[in-house]
Amino acid sequence: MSDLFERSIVLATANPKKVTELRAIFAGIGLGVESLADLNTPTTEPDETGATFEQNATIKAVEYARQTGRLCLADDSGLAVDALGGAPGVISSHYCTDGVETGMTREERDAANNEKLLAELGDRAISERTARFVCVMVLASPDGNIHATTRGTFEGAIGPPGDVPRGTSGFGYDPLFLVAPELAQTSAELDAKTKNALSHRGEAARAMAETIAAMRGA
Ligand code: ITT
Repeated sequence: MSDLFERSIVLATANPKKVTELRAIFAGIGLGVESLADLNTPTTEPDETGATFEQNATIKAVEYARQTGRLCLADDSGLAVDALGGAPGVISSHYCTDGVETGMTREERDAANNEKLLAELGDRAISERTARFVCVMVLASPDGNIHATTRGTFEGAIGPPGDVPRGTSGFGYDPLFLVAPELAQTSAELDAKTKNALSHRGEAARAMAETIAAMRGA
């Protein structure tokens, strides 16, 4: 096994909220991780031009591994709403501008994305508002080799206007996302530990940690 696997793994994301969630998940399973911000190597964000979560996670993992010379773990994630044919999907982070990068801050985008999603769903009944978060994680080395790909999902529904937004934890669409099966709390009302235990990111990360442990033991 290459020495790349003996060092800690770099979380290849520019989203600080994802770093917080991933650090907690991996700490709980004994895997050391660093973030891009912990490195002295300057990096530039790659364009996410893929049509699927897997393609975008691969682009990010391979490109950040190339830039840093380290084993990199990328997460591409998003929300898929059944009544909207799976939208916002891979453009979840820039849904408000139809996927176009316009220089808005993360907070501005999150607020505008949520407003657009509620408007698109209008007054549909709760049974017509089912949705899931999806996360695909890819582990890549600087030579472009893909070592592992894992996936996780988190089922729920987008609450109706008036009932949501609710809660202050998490990020992105969390204040709108009612967690299945009860549909009582939004994912922004869960404490960090509970969200990580249930979430798409938690599921993909636990599968990734098992794969990495098996590779290290090999
Ligand atoms: P990186 O590409 O740098 O990792 P990003 O935030 O741009 O950061 P993505 O391209 O994977 O990441 O887009 C993820 C978007 O999907 C995110 O901005 C949210 O809008 C949404 N999303 C993903 N996971 C979520 C979660 O756990 N809670 C709420 N919204 C989430």
